[in-house]
Amino acid sequence: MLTPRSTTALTRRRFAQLSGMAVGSLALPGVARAAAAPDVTLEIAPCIVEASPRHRIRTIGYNGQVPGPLLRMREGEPKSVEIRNRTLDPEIVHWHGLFLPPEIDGAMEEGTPMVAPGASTRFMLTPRPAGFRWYHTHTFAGKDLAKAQYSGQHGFLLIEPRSDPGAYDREVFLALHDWNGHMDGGGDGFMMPVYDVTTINGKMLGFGDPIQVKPGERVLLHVLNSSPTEVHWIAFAGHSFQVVALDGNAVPRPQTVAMLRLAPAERVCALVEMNNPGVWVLGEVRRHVQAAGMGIVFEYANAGGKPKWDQPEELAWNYERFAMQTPAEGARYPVPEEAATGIALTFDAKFMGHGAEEQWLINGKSYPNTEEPVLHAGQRYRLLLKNESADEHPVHLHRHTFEVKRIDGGPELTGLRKDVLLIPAQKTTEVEFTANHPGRTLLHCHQQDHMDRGFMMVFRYA
Ligand SMILES: [Cu+2]
Repeated sequence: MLTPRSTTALTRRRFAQLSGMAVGSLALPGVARAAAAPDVTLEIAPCIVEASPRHRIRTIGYNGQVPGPLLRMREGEPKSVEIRNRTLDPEIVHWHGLFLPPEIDGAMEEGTPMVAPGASTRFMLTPRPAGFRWYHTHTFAGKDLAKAQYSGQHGFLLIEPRSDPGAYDREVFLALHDWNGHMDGGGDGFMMPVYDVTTINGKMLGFGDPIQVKPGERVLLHVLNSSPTEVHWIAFAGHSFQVVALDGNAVPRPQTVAMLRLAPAERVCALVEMNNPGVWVLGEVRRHVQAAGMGIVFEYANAGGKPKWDQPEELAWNYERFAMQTPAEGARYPVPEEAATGIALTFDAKFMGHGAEEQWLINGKSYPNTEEPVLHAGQRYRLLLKNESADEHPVHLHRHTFEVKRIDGGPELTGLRKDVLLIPAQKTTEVEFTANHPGRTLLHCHQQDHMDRGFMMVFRYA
C-alpha cells in the first residue's frame, strides 16, 4: 500500500531532479520566451488537502500542494520569482526570516503591493541570510477560519550557505498545521480557535507515506510550525533530537533534547541519529492533538509491525539552554560594544465582553493606531517586551534577526538569534537587533487571530 517514496524526505540529488522538473514544466514546450521563465513560480489557487480519505479539506495552496514546493536557494544568488494569484481575493507572499526590501518582503503594512485576483507579479529576490526560512500568506482572516494562515499557504525555503559542512546523510522537512478551526470560548470568557484536524505535511498520522530510514543514518530534520495559532510539542519515540538551529540560525550551544516546542512560525533544525531500528511515531506530545492527526511514521529498512509511540510524562522546553550565558563563554558571539537604545513595548488585551473577541494592544493602542518608533540605521536597539496579558505570544520581527537577551529576569544571554520568540505571559522578555535593513519593518504576534485584532506595529527608519 504505502510506497517508500516521500516528497518530503529527499536526498539532494533527488531534489535537484524534482526542482528542475518543476521549473521546466511551467514553461510551455517550444515557446521562445521559455528562456525568460522565472526561477520560481508560485501559483496561489484552490486545492484539496487529503489529510485522510475521510478528511478532504478544501483550501488555498501553492502550486496545488500543501506544503508548497520546497525551495532551495544559494545565499546571495538573486532569483526571479513570479507569483500568480488564481483566487478571488487579493493575496501576498511573505518571505519569513529574510532581509528583503519592504516592497517585496510581503506585508502590506510595510508597503508591499497586494496581488489582485487573477493578476501576477514578478520580482528579483536576493536570498539571505542562510538557513531554514519559509514563505506564507500575510492577509487578514477575521472570522473566516479558512483564510490567511488558516489556509494551506505555507512552504519551506532553505537558503544554503556558501559552504556547507553537511554532517548529515539526508534532510527531512516537516510542517505542523491545524485545520477546520472554529471559535470557542475559553473558561475566562476569551474566544480562541480550536481545531478538528492536525497534520504533518498535510497528512494525519497513518495516512502519509512513512519516512524510510536506515540504521546509522544521520537525519537532519527541518521542522516548521505553520499553524495559524497553536504552539506544538513534538517528540520522536525511540529517538532524541540534537537541536542545531532555531529559526534557521545555528545555536551557540547545540543540545540534545527529548522534545521540541514550536510556537507559530518557529522553526527547529535537529539532527537525529537513526540508531534504534523499528517503526516509530514522531508526533505531538499531547494525546488529544496527536489523536487529531499530528504525527508521522519513520520506518527503518526491513523493520515491520505497528508504529510505536512512547508517551512522555511532561512538557519541557527552555530557550535559555541553547544560548551562551556570559560574554566570556561566547568568544565566537561577542556582545556588541555599542550600548543599545531601549524601546519598551507593553502587550495587553482589552476585554470586549463575555464571548466577544478581545482587542490586542501595544502600549495601549491597536493597529493601525499603534506607535511608529523611528530607527536610526546602524544603531542597536533593545526591545523590552512586557507581556501583561494572560497569553503567551509568538512575536515576529520582519526583515531583521534579533538576539534573545533576557527572559523573565534570567541571566543575560548571548548568541541565540531568532525572528520569532514565544513571549511568556505576565513576564518581561528582552531582545536586541541592529537596525541594518532600512525601510518599514513590521513587528506582530504571529497568532493569526491576535494580529487580526490589532497586535501589530511598524518601525520606521529615519
Ligand atoms: Cu498573540
